Amino acid sequence: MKTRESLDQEAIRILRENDRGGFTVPTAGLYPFQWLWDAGFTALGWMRIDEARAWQELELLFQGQWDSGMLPHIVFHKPESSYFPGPERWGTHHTPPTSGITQPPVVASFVRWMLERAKDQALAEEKARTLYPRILAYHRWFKRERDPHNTGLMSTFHPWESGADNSPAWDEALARVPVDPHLPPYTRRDTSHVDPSQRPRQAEYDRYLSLLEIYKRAGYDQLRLHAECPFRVASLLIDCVLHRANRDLLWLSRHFGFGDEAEIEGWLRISGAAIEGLWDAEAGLYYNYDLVQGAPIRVGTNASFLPLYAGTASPERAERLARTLESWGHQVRYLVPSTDPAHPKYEPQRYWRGPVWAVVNRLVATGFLEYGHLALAERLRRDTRELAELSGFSEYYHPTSGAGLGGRNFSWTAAMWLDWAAEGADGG
Ligand code: 9WN
Repeated sequence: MKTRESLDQEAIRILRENDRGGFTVPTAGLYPFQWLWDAGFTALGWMRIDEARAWQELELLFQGQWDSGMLPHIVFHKPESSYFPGPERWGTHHTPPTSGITQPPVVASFVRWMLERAKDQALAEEKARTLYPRILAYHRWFKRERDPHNTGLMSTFHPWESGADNSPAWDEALARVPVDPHLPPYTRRDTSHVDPSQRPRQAEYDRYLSLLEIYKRAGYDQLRLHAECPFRVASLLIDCVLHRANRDLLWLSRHFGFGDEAEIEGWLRISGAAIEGLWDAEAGLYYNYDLVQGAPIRVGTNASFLPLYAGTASPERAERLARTLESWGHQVRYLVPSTDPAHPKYEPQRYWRGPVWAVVNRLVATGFLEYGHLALAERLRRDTRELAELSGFSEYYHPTSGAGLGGRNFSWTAAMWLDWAAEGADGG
């Protein structure tokens, strides 16, 4: 078991070693570029070490923003051959090169947190004020191009957008994606870095790549994709994170006197009601939604608790969610498994089909804390801390053994240690 001090040093070393000069790679080799939601969590970690560097992380992320306002899920700042698909395969013709899909929009909320906690307030005010219009443009893109019929739920066009790539929640929707008979040949790189039993299966990868060909044929025209993309779901990770991000954008608008409140409040009214429509009273949790079938996706995941983070749930629903999570906690040693451990598709070591993620734990714990479920919020922090003490800063962890899985020396896990999980370690 490692001590708090040695883990603090290790976490700082990881962020510094993964720093590529203003942006941080999630882990060397496996993920050698800048990812959207990783950058957000990692910036929170940098805030504990070097505040100017933390703001720079977000500035470099926004170098990838498209004219439409879309913030892509990967910015390929520098060429690297250890990851597939790289910029050539995406073919988005942006400078710097980027992917053509997005990811959970954590940025507005984290900018608010950074501003509220910054020691250098003058710097934080300046940076947050400069980032604000770019974040607003991003959220307007979501509303305009991912919810053109004003339903309150965003269309998610790729499992990668949800951040929870191969969750069993996407199995049926993904199975409807035909494998492109003309799919250009490719070599996966991920399985040369990580044991294949901890990564998605080949059938999933063929479909991930087939979706890319559909986007390219549509010229990345989002409105066309509503008609042409066979994978269309409402993802709790996107919708709840965006709802909270809009609450925090509203706060930022008031703080700086930008005057965008009415527009943002309008979005919030619609999305709040829509998220609550995903509640399942019998299961005692929220489900993702299949927009093609028009039906809930009845698989409990770690995102099923995120309406607490969004702040849309009633206290009664929060209470019920607490009971559900406690029952999961009787089945595994470490919360929160990414899939309901009683579900037949639960696989404790395969990517998003069972393992625990420190970053999602942080979001779920924030929700429980804000609803007054302090003991459960504290258990999530303690479990995350113990996983790091036992297995270091891995990409994800086995919910029963606590073994570290996936990539090692992982930036957002180290960042979550520095910014959250370490508190209470060694009595500190
Ligand atoms: C595809 C970087 C990213 C995370 C995602 C996680 C994984 C990529 C991959 O790694 O996805 O975006 O190639 O597997 O699923 O949440 O942002 O850490």
